[in-house]
Amino acid sequence: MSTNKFPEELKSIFEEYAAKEGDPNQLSKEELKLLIETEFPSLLKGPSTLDDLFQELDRNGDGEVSFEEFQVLVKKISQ
Ligand SMILES: [Ca+2]
Ligand SMILES: [Ca+2]
Repeated sequence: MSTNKFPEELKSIFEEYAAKEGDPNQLSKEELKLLIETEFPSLLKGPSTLDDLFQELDRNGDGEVSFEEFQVLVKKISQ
């Protein structure tokens, strides 16, 4: 999967969606859903569902995805 988005763009995308509700530095599941569906819909065309993706990203299991945890997705996107 390839993307033409630059890392700085991904950071601003993260910040834009993370600020929608609750903690502005963390993506809730709802925010992640919106981000993926809007920016990277092709990620959901494979076998992984949003639930799988969220579980994979939320390493510390606090129910939110930090920018650090989001890097896993960034790597996926840039592969
Ligand atoms: Ca948030
Ligand atoms: Ca987390």
